[in-house]
Amino acid sequence: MARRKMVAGNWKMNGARDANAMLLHDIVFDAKRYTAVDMVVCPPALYLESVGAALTGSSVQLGAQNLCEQEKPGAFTGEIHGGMLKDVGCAYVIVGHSERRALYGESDEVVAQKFQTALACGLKPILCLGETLEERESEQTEIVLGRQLAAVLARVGANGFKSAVIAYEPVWAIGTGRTASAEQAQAAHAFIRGELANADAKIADSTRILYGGSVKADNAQALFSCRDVDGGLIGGASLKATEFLAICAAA
Ligand code: G2H
Repeated sequence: MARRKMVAGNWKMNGARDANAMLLHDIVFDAKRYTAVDMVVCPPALYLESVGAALTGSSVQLGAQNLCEQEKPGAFTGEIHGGMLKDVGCAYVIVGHSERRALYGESDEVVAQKFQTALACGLKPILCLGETLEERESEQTEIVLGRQLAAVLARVGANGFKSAVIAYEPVWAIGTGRTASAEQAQAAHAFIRGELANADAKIADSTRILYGGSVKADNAQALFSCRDVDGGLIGGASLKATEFLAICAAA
């Protein structure tokens, strides 16, 4: 099945009102040229509403970087419910980014709960999976990816992936300037798709698997041309319009 390419910008904890406006001006202006690509921007939660307003009338979609795992809103100080993300116009939400797993202690089980809550709120989860350098060097990559995916499958089943996107992000390639080779990326993506196919072959075939980890304009084409790589989740390079747009052009 031909899967539509997707390029999502994960701004992480970066941005300011003026800088966002300038960045979005350039992205929105050029977005009409990339009709074959689903473009998404994921700003910090505080800017979701203003970024959503700046995207009005454009094909660029809005995503959040995180959500609370709780099914219902209530007394959870500092948290943001998925329904609120939906309310301000988000279509997507990133879950299980390695920075959330490593710095904020999100377990596979919490990530799975977040995925389930996202679906319940009508959001499309972008589920991040990835191994550390130590895990890769000790040949644990497939065990780790399989475990992370299995936790979500156990909670939502294969049907939970009908609207979801997966992002393979090797932790050793994140923000380090070190990118997985096209061969390494393809092997991991094929493994993930195979694991999903064990649950449902049709859903596995239609699920987009993005690559993330130091993607830039000059390495995007090689990565995106791999059979099982359906686009990218872009961090640092999504903060520069020319770079982000060049990556969209490569998709
Ligand atoms: C991986 C990626 C975006 P970067 O975290 O999710 O960031 O492209 O800066 O490595």
